[in-house]
Amino acid sequence: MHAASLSDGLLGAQPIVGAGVPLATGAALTAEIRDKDWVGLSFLGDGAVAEGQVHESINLAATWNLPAVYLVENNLYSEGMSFEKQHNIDDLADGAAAYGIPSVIVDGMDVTAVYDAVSTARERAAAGDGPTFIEAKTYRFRGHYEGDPESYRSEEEVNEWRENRDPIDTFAAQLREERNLTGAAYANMRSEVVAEVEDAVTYARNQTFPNPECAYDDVFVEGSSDIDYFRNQRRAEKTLTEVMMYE
Ligand SMILES: Cc1ncc(C[n+]2csc(CCOP(=O)(O)OP(=O)(O)O)c2C)c(N)n1
Ligand SMILES: [Mg+2]
Repeated sequence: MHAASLSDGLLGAQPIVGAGVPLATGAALTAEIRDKDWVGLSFLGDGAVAEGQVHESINLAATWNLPAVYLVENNLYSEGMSFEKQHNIDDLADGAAAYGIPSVIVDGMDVTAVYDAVSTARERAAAGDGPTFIEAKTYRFRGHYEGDPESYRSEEEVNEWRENRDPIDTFAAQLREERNLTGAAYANMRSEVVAEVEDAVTYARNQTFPNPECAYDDVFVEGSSDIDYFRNQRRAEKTLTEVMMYE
């Protein structure tokens, strides 16, 4: 959830629903100010689109014609609330009209369709033609969190999507038909991916827990004397309990 990698252009995933959207607008503004060929791209859920900061951010990017792409993963549920209990429209893409920017509806279960839609939007943004709003119609196979009882939907509904609309199965079938992907090559690819994920999990499990006094590391920009003072005070306190009491 909190993955970030500035060197890969990943500014960070946000625990606050919708909070990644202003970051994308900010990144797009940075691209504009620095005259770079960068595009700010934000992934947000159907549960985020009705939030104030999402509206403000998209409106600003539209008004300033910034190079941004907003991709809504409409998976029909926001935590445990169904789409129709939250929205009065069928297609979230219709909302783009309010900002005066183009929108695209794409099958979010079709890997190449999503790739094409994002590529077109990226090119538009980089060419100086402003933001695009993409609605990817998709589905959440698992609960919102581990242990989610999922009382808000039926098992049949989940199985129907899993069996007929799995994007990996669909893409594999497409590769078999169009690119002669063999069963053995596919099995090989899958085991490579599983091994990579298992290695990553083992690596993570083998790490030691960080010291409590590191709690403020990488939270603020380095080099500001006020922030250094604030952080060093907490480091001097040594224990997490004292850090928390101080707050
Ligand atoms: C501002 C804010 N309100 C409420 C929450 C609690 N919350 C976490 S995820 C979520 C639902 C988000 O829905 P969606 O974006 O559709 O994500 P999905 O459930 O499909 O993963 C809510 C309400 C939060 N993290 N931030
Ligand atoms: Mg959702």
